Amino acid sequence: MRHAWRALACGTAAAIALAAAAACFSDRSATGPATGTCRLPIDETVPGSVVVPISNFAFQPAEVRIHAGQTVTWVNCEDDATAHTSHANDESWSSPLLSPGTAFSHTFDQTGTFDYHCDPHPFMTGRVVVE
Ligand SMILES: [Cu+2]
Repeated sequence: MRHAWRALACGTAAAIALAAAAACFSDRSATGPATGTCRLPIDETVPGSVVVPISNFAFQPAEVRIHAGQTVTWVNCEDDATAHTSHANDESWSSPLLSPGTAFSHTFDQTGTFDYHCDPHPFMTGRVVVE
């Protein structure tokens, strides 16, 4: 099956609300991962979610602030074969191994501060603050 992909060409320095970043997703003809760009698998992305790209062995940004009811989508943006996970320290969510170009989403219904890490690389840590 051929998936639809969109190039995430806006950089990875900040969490990007999909709606606000719509103008950045202009390369709709691209297929599959490409070196140096992050391709967001739209099949796996919840509309309106906050995107946390994973690149250079880091969640970028490491902390996002959202409101209860919002969804965070992690996307592996590595340009090699490095796989990552998003795994809550309190076990409230755990992604499968995400190969580059794949995504995982989790909806936060409760307020609070949620710390998480990457299983293969425990030094990779992040935080979701739900207000
Ligand atoms: Cu990792």
